[in-house]
Amino acid sequence: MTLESIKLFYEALKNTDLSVIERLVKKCLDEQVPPIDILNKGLIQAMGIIGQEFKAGQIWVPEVLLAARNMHAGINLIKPHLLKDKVPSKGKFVIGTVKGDIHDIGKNLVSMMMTGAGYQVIDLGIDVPRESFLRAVADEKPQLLGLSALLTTTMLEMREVLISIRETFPDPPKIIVGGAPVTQKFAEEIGADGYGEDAIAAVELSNRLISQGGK
Ligand code: B12
Repeated sequence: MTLESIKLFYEALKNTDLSVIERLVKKCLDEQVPPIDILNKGLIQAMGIIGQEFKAGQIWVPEVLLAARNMHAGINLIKPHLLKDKVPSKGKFVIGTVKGDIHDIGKNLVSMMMTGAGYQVIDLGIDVPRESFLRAVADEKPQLLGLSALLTTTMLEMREVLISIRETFPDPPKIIVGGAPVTQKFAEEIGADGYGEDAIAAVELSNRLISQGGK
């Protein structure tokens, strides 16, 4: 995918007309651009530019919300292509965005790629309180638990969830963490079982943890 097309994705994410992003994604699919490239080299890169503009104060929350809406529409179109190949279940994966955090695009992508990789995904949604993670682990008995956070404030909640889970369950699931402000170093500091920088890394990490014996 060329720089020119990233610009097209960027412009489509900012457009109030939803059909612009839909037409662009369909055109890429028709031209046999691999769906994973449309996602990583188109949509995610374009959202990265929007993030930088937001940080610099050049755009405001309503424009970011618009981009998020358009991004969701684009992802929905490539989803069936990424999930085409059915694979046998590898285990259960519970995921949620931690309390106080409503960013869900990244979490949804992780859910989607994990589903595609053969995990049974239980998505608890956004702004998930600690008690809900505890209940889901008790009810579903997953092999893996994923925590997502996009704010430097909410990422601290990951440590609290992790402690509660490990204090409550003698045989806890492996806990993996991710989200823009989360790093390998932070994951190690809070004692997570792993960190994934993107949805593909989340799958690779999960496969590795499961092959090492799951929980
Ligand atoms: C879209 C967006 C929003 C949208 C969210 C819409 C939605 N439905 O998600 C809206 C407008 C609602 C929003 C609100 C806010 N936002 Co905002 N937002 C963004 C933005 C521009 C993009 C995030 C995104 O979707 N990225 C694309 C996805 C694909 O990437 P990702 O989420 O990082 O996910 C990938 C990886 O991190 C990883 N991953 C994610 N989760 C997990 C989990 C696991 C287990 C694993 C292994 C991997 C993994 O895989 C994903 C796929 O590759 C970012 C900028 C940025 N650079 O991140 C700011 C950003 C996160 N927001 C920010 C802020 C400040 C806010 C607000 C406080 C603004 C305000 N004043 O109200 C509110 C907070 C709301 C809240 N309580 O949560 C700041 C955070 C700064 C900080 N230091 O904490 C950022 C960084 C912008 C900035 N540069 O200032 N935001």
